[in-house]
Amino acid sequence: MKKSVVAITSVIVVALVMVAACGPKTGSNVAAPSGKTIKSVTVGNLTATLSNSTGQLKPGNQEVVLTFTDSSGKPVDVGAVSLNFHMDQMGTMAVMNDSATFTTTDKTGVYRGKVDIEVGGEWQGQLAYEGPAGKGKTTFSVPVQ
Ligand SMILES: [Cu+2]
Repeated sequence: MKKSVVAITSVIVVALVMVAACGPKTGSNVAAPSGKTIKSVTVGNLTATLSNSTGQLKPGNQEVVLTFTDSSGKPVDVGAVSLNFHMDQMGTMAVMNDSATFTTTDKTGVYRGKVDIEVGGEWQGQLAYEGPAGKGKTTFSVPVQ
């Protein structure tokens, strides 16, 4: 099955990069994938859950899963997704922005992401989506260790 890239790039530019996410959708009411929750946040009128196998972000290259669900827990296809990990400038340390790259999966509302987080510490996740479910945007703090 061909996967379409649905998100990328930095969110410093507030504009979302819209890439068609027209792959076949099962539409089934699948549960969130197995794994442990790193962070679950409200965004727009949905809940976004960031997870991986350990429930913990670490410095370096890694894979994450991002799942969008509505108030009843049903997965929702949100179209384009962006997630940027941001750390403000600190002393002599420059501002850092590490964006995740997402692809759709064969499960509605479930996106697989790759991200290279430069250092450990407290990061800000800048999350946004735009598409068939409308749009939403939020930021949340998340530790990397
Ligand atoms: Cu820093």
